[in-house]
Amino acid sequence: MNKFLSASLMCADLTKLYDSVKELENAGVDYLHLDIMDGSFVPNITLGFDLVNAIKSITDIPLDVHMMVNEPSRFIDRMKLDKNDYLCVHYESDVHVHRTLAQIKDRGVKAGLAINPQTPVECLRYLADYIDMALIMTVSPGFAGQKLFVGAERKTKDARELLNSLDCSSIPIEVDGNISLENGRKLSRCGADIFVLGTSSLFVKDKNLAQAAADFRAVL
Ligand code: S6P
Ligand code: MG
Repeated sequence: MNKFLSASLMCADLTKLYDSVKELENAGVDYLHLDIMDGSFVPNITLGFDLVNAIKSITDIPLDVHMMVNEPSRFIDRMKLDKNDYLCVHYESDVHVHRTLAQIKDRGVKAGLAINPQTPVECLRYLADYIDMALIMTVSPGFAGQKLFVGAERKTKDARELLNSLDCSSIPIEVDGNISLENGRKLSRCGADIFVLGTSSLFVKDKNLAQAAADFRAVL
């Protein structure tokens, strides 16, 4: 499978988001990752639905929306997404996540299922037929700038093996949290396909976004 870069906009300079999006277009990133947090499922509040819609209106880069909110089904209709975008909800945030995934797909949007570090990959087994992407959190969600969780490589490998064994090798695995060049290289070898890039590799001092994205691609 090809490898894809997803730029985490919460790590961009929020005072000039338009310019950053245009720079990311030039850098050739594959997705824009938008983190939505509710201050309850995770102890932070970041981007919201209006911002997602605003970003959608200024770029053709597909969006990769990561909802870290309780009962995400309440909000699926608030975003104007299309068939090229991912809308990702957490397994732990929704008692009826199967129904929510169906709700996302009914809207013609690609459905992603995110799992926290302590959640076993086994939860993908009976939901694999309903998802277009599995998002393995490689840190506990809520903040940028954290350290990779120790089991991240093993878990990515386990998830890849499980999906392959279910005849779902075409479902991409996304990894999110502390994706540095070194961690990206390792996780790519474990079977990760989409890399969320934040402060660890893309939005770094002394490097423009195009150079940082190129440096990351070179290690995959
Ligand atoms: C964190 C969020 C992530 C971060 C990204 C930051 O809960 O889901 O998408 O924005 O992980 O990257 P980094 O390199 O600062 O960890
Ligand atoms: Mg995220």
